[in-house]
Amino acid sequence: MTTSSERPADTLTGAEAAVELLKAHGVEIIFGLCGDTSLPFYDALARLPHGMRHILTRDERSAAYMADGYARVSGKVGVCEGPSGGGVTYILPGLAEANESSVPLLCINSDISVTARGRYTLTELDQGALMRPVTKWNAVLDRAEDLPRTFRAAFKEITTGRPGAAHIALPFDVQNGAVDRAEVWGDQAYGRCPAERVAPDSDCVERAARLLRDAASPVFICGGGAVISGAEAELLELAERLSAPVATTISGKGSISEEHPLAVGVVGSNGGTPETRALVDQADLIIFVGCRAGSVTTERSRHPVPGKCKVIHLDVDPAVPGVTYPVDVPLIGDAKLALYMLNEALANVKRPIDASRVEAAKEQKFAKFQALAESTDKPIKPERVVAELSRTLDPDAIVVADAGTPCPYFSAYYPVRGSGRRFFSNRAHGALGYSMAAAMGTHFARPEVKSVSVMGDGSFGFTCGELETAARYQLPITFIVIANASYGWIKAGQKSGYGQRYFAVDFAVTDHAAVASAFGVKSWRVVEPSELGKALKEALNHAGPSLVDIVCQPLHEAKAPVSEWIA
Ligand SMILES: Cc1ncc(C[n+]2csc(CCOP(=O)(O)OP(=O)(O)O)c2C)c(N)n1
Repeated sequence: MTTSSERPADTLTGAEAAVELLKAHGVEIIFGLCGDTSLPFYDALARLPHGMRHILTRDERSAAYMADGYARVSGKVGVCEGPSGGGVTYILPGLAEANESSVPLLCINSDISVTARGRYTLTELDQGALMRPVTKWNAVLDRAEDLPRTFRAAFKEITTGRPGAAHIALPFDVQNGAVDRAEVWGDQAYGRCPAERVAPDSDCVERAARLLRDAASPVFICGGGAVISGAEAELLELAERLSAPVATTISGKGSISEEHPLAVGVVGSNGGTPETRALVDQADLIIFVGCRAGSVTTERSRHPVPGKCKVIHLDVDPAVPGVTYPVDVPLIGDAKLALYMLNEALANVKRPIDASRVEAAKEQKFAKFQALAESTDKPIKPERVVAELSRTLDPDAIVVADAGTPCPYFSAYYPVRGSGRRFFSNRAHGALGYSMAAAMGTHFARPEVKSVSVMGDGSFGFTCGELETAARYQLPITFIVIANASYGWIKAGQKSGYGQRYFAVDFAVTDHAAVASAFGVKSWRVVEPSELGKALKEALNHAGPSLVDIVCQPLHEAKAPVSEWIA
């Protein structure tokens, strides 16, 4: 091993250079888990005065999910790290989710030495081949001297065009190799998304403006891209100018305050309702903004009905428009910039705002919800959990929902009050066990606001070891467990589509509050509907980590809207 005293003064070790390059790109925090091949990197983190925080996790999957949650809320590149072998296979799910969800994320795994390759070395794995399909860009370093340009390329790939995940494999001997100090520099601009905004073709903007001017009932459907781009103000201006309803995907929640009269809420098969669907079906022009118009949002290309309305599709990724719908005008570029240009082109249009159809649809939707939310039936209905939390949480709180009950129920019935990222779920893959770690990541991005994770008991089982991390760092996060002793969403599917032949979907009742207490997390277990509000309030006000275990109505016993979502 090279020691600093043996090295020329104008060089750094590869590990030191990696630390300096992260810092040079504005990184503030790294989430990760140690391993043998990471020792030089950890030692550089320990020795150098870099000012970055390292959060030690209990599972590499969580490290990636924390970096993801941090990135979604801060707009900065989330950084996670882990060792070779198992550390690579365990961190991979977080990369797949972040990449598909266009979340800016950098993952570094240490690797066996270049000189040890092909010799049955413990933890040897083709990291390049493994990570290629789940990242936007990846590299395996062979030489220390390539390290600076590799890190710079990674940050640039992550934060330009469609944001995504990048992976770097950092071999042990590369960490100990020599890097020219003069090469170790970076541009902080590439540490945040979007680093460069690209404008759409001005001809297309004119054509789109014409369609918008001529449309009788245009409707926006906004995806995560609108929030990533920070296009909320431009979107609001355009929607108000046209008096056009704004619907969102699950990831697009936060494009507009859902208290705004023109805000429809979430559409699609995981949180949409018949009322919101009707608004989409009545449109004569749909404008997709930063949204892939995929199977969930469009209910497998059925709403809107293809060919029944005109389509403008705005996305930063040229590959997206035209995949699921014929497009009248594609707008390839940054959402904020493109919407700004549309506002300019339509400067002389100012329709009086008529939100009556949206208001009527929302009234109907929430009337049904309210009846269930006020129910005093036991077990507690999930609607009651959503309503109590909506009542209790500050508008700027951040809620992260797992798949299962939480995602569709909160997507549909938890209105975000204000724009920007206040709610999200791992919509790309919906892997259970995401929200606990992702909520921890959001806390590090915005420590001044309350972060809440909502999960089913199935999800809890995937992730509960991370409660120790929450306790160790005393993170003031509230974890909500919607407990029904089953993989409820799937069980509901067996009810609605397979003649109630329930197979391999039930598990035993767990006292999640007791588990949390054992980890040092303050907890409540709620069985009585009347006690829910008080428990939630106490948990949310607790200074450290808290968990509320709520014994809930099993999903297969619920009626609408679950049957609608599962169908
Ligand atoms: C890693 C992973 N495995 C399997 C699934 C398929 N799946 C979707 S929802 C669900 C059930 C979720 O159960 P739970 O977390 O208890 O929530 P509930 O549906 O009961 O509210 C399953 C197994 C998944 N989304 N992720």
